[in-house]
Amino acid sequence: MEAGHDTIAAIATPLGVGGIGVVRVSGPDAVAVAHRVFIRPGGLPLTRLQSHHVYHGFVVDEQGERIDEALLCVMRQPHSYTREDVAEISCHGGVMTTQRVLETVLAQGVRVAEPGEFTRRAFLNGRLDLTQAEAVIDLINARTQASHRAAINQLDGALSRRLRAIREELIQVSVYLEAGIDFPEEDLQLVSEAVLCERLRGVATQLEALSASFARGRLLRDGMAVAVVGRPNVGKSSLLNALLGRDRAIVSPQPGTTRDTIEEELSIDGVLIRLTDTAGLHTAADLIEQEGMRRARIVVERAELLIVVLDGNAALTADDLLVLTETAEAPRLLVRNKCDLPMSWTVADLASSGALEPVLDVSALRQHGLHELEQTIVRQVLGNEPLSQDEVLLTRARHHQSIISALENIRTVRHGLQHEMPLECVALNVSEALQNIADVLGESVAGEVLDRIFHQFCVGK
Ligand SMILES: Nc1nc2c(ncn2[C@@H]2O[C@H](COP(=O)(O)OP(=O)(O)OP(=O)(O)O)[C@@H](O)[C@H]2O)c(=O)[nH]1
Ligand SMILES: [Mg+2]
Repeated sequence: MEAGHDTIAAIATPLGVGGIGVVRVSGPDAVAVAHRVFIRPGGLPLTRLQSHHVYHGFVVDEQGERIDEALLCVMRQPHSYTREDVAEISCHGGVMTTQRVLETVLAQGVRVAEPGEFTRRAFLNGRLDLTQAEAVIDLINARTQASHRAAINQLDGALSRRLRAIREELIQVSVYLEAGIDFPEEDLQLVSEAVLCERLRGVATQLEALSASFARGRLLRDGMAVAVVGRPNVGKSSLLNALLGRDRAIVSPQPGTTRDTIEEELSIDGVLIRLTDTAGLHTAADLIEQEGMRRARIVVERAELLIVVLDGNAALTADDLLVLTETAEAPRLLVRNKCDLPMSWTVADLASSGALEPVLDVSALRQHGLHELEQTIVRQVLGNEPLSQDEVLLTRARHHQSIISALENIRTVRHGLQHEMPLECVALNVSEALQNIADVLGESVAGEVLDRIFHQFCVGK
């Protein structure tokens, strides 16, 4: 697979009002284009552009009209992001200026870059492997400390290094198997099947650990969907507001205040939580409330964690019990709200509804017990292990699927060796497992797969 031979350009900074905007050009003509569109302050053309030097001057169009005062930096291949010649023009920000600078560049026979095309070229030119290119997307999209850290680790090649080490082990196994296939009569017992099985067990253990990290990695990357549910008036909206630290949802003493679902994001200890407040669930609902409840149930269905809110100051009602039974199978936390007031029921009273979990006492109004609740939510994402600096996590379904396939192939190999299957068959599964790992790294993956991945990027990256 080859990178494009044409020269591409795009605005690399967000479109909008800002101090500076960067127009990035990459490809064989990048330097020549820079020479043509950029002049020195005195009006003379630049004679010799040194790589990795910053020049001050003006962007001019074909008629010689000054478009903007700007800085130019040329990075000659292979010492650039794409490993091609790159020119970056830092002009004034704002939609009009950056757009005009881009048009000036495009007028020199340069093509507009597709989303992610710069990174795609970096990948195709071998500067990044696919896991690292994907990490660039995650880094750009990271909104919390945890997802940012996971992306930085992956960009640094932590996942690639782990996979390459596993692959090295598999190649060793493959070498022994091939030797057994090539010289069967010579009884060349290089290593016993038991030793090979043992090696494969080591490989499987490492792959299993990676596969298991996906649950955590995915939640760190995408955040966890948490829904607040309960009967009307228990304080769901108050709890959402308290967790957000601002008055987002309407709160009132009147039951049935919240009709629609309200989704907000917050970060707890660097972990992204997508929190949704829902309409109170109850039996005697009017038409609007019924629609609200229908929406609430969709949110409940999709949530990865439910916060079931009960009013500690009022006796448990049939509606409370309904909510408890409806959510019994889902991952949930039970919260007894209004703990600033006298409590009307004890945890033992919940037993009749089958709810045996611990109950967290909070007061959304007085902000009591919120820290405890937040810590319990984060524990659902991270388990009891805090996030470590250099943890290797699988964060994408694409990686996870390939790792699962690799594991299946390795199980087949071990089974084959234990049951003295022909070595040719066994070797086939080893090469398939090697291919699964190569897929994650993006070696010889199909063009459509790349298209799908790189189109998640923004233009200019
Ligand atoms: N004393 C006390 N009152 C609270 C607390 N939390 C909420 N309330 C009050 O309970 C009433 C209902 O609160 P909301 O947050 O609107 O309840 P909700 O569950 O969202 O109600 P719906 O939207 O109708 O389903 C309001 O009058 C709140 O001020 C609390 O911790 N202590
Ligand atoms: Mg409400």
